[in-house]
Amino acid sequence: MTTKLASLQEWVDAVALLTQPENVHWCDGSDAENDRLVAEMNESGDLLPLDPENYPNCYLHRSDPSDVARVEHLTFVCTNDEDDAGPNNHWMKPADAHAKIDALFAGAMQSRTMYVIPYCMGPIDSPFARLGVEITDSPYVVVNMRLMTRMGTAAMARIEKEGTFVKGLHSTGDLDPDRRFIMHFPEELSIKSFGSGYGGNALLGKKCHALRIASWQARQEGWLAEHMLIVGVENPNGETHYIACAFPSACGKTNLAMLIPPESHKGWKIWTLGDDIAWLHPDAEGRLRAINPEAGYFGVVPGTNAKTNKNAFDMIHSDTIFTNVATTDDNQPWWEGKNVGSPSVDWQGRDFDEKNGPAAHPNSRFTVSAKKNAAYSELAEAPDGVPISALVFGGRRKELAPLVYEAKNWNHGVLIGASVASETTAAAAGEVGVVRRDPMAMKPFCGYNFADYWAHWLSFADNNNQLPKIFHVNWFRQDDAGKFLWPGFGENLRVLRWIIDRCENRVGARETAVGFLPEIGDIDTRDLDISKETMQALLSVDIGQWQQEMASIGEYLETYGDRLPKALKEVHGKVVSDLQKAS
Ligand code: GTP
Ligand code: SPV
Ligand code: MN
Repeated sequence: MTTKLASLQEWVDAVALLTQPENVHWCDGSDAENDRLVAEMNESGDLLPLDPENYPNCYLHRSDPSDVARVEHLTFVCTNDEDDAGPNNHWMKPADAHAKIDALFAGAMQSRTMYVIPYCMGPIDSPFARLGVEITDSPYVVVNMRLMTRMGTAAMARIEKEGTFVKGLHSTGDLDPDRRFIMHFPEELSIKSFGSGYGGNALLGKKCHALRIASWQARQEGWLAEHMLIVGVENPNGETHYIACAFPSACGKTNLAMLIPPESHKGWKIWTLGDDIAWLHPDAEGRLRAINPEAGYFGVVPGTNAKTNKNAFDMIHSDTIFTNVATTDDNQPWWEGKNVGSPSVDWQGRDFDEKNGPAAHPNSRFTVSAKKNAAYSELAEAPDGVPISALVFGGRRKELAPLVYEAKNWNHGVLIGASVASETTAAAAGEVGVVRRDPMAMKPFCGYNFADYWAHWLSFADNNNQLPKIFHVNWFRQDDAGKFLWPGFGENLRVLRWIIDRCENRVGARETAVGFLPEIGDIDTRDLDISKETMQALLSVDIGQWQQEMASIGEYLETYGDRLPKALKEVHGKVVSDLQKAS
């Protein structure tokens, strides 16, 4: 296969000239192609087969120990004007960035095969889907992209018809962290990533395209590209509400997206549309409709078990690529919180010794096709997506943020989103457990200046009364002993029910300075072993703490200077004065 699209052929030729691969392979996405790549990687040791009896067609990939997570400090947004990238991004002048990274790409694919991967983000016949081509020298990337995107012949046909696509160039390079860069050129619709084979750094359709580049395009075109799961909640009467939730990395999106209703909730059903990214478009009625641009899940493995996430746990027993998990002595994958078996070899291939830390890397991941999910929504392939009733922000907060609260209006909701803070996790290189600002869970993923992004969010409020309501949740509030106050996982349905009841005007709320909170008793705790005192603690608002929080948010927002939208400052000022009145 080659292509009749001249712009694509010219780009591929130019890349081959620069990188000097031994072969060029155009991927068609077929089973035969996948089987051949898997066989080659079994041979090279890039993919190790797992116990075929209990884990048929499952493989383990061990990445380089220095290459296990996203690298935000090496991720750049390269716009002509530095202010367009904003203080939320690392920036480099496009010409300098190209020069720097092209020098690394020069000759980088010698004696390797260069794969050309045509892919589609979104249902292949959706007007909201977008095309891309990733060039890579990593067969691991090819087999992952096949699970995570609509990859191959059908995507190529649409690319040739439309003529526009995002260009992504990737090489694993020599994995030297000093020669690693993830660069984005939104004005050119292109991405260049060198020196990492890991997840979000290398599977360019995901964070690089579907969030950083897409957020830039979305702003120009009047839609939103967000780090959100999409879930359908069906009540016993058969009515389904769709909710999109933005939580930072490793803060519970995959788990919520495929939640299993607890025993106490007979007749309730949960349908997964997406677990990481949502593209939201306003429709003719002024509602927001969401599609999931992805076709698979690249999920956090540790903590996944039959209790916490049975859908994921079942799904990853076949046709799954595991990255950086441990293995048992009968070659089954193993991870902390699996609750069955015990590790014999750790994620680095060493005999397991607890002195070396966890057996599976805390950011070990599974890659699996979304179609394997028992809760996969029949609307996951709907070209126009689903109408969204509620948008929910959240993060990991030991204290302060209540279990759930509701924004007073759209602009206040935008402030709540802009104010998201969360304890850092293993999904990105760096210290874990430090609270940092992560507006809309997009700190690592927004391809332009946050001030402009908030203005874009605020612009949706104009003349529109069909917008979703906005909420904030926190599953991670702890007591003084460090124990989670809320059981989480399947029980989170109880909170989603309150959210839906609010959307349907079926339940009242308690107005506070920070937003509307449930009355104790309006969160259904039937059959739940939780005391009234704990619920009170979960739904409390400490005015003094919130005053400090709002002061810190105010300082943070000021760092965006003149570009900060006035309406955001105003709504911040209103919360501050309401807190003052309440104190
Ligand atoms: P990314 O793929 O990095 O974007 O992460 P994610 O937001 O999809 O997070 P995920 O659902 O994979 O959860 C990450 C970790 O949080 C896992 O270890 C989960 O077990 C844990 N977790 C998820 N939901 C809950 C919850 O409701 N309560 C508690 N206590 N932990 C949770
Ligand atoms: C995240 O870190 O938010 C992920 C995993 O979803 S990665 O694809 O590596 O970005
Ligand atoms: Mn994510």
